[in-house]
Amino acid sequence: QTCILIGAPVDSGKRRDGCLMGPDALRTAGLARALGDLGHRVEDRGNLAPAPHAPDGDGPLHQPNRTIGWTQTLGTAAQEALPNGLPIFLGGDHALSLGSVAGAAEHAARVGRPLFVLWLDAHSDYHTPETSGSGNLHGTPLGYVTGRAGFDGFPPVPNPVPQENICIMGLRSVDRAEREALQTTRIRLHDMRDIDENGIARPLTAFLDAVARAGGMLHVSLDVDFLDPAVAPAVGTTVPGGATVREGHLAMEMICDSGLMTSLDLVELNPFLDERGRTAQLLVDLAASALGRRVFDRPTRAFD
Ligand code: DIR
Ligand code: MN
Ligand code: MN
Ligand code: MN
Repeated sequence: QTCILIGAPVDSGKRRDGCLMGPDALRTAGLARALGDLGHRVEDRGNLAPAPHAPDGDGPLHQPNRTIGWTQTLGTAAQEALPNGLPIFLGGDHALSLGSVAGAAEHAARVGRPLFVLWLDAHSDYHTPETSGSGNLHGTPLGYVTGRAGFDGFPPVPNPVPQENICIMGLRSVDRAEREALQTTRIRLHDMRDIDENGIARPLTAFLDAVARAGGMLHVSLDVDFLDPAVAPAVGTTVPGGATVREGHLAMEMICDSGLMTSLDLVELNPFLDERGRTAQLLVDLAASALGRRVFDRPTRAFD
């Protein structure tokens, strides 16, 4: 298929800078070549810029206006890319997903299919600007795309993603406000204890089956901190006890086998914190697994 690389050097979602270098680190690590070697057509649309926005002052929220500009740009970019291929958003911090997921939801509504979201992250990113203790908007994309209140000034979300269409895996850092809000939702929540006890294959199979049964589109959002910091150090918000390299690859391989993924975010890579590009390389290898790289073929498993 056609992979459309969309550089999204978003750095407004939190205070520690460096994610703006993420798209170029992923390119340098050979993303286009890895996907091309798998037989895909690769189109690199270069790096985008935020839509014109009001200047940001010093408030409790960090750079809300710049994030609003990015949300507009990326929502449009997602809607333009999806009819032509599989967009891969090269982050940039996780605030980019306010736009990429909202745009995917618009596209899905237009073509009459439900959108599902797989969120691979140590954090649940379900805050609103009002509940966020840090004021960092990279902690809010799932709050935004599910239609929570409190996003004044942001583009409206005419097609919020239904809670039951969202699955979060890798959780191990959830603020109290988020925890209380999440426990009353129908979002599928898999913390690291769950993955320790059941592995990643079982809950992921259940979710992919649900996507297939509904004829859904699947947006996958991969936060670097889903992975253990020992193998993926290049992220500002490391949390010990994350997924292993193999758990990451297994998830990607299963996603590939399902044939369901229609868009992908690679987010929170901060190359300034990397060790000789090893985190960027791991992300490229995971993306390759999601798009067909494998050691041996497996008998196909039907997801329907
Ligand atoms: C953290 C967000 N829960 C906050 N941290 C994230 O600031 O609200 N890191 N999302 O990826
Ligand atoms: Mn910043
Ligand atoms: Mn995140
Ligand atoms: Mn995170």
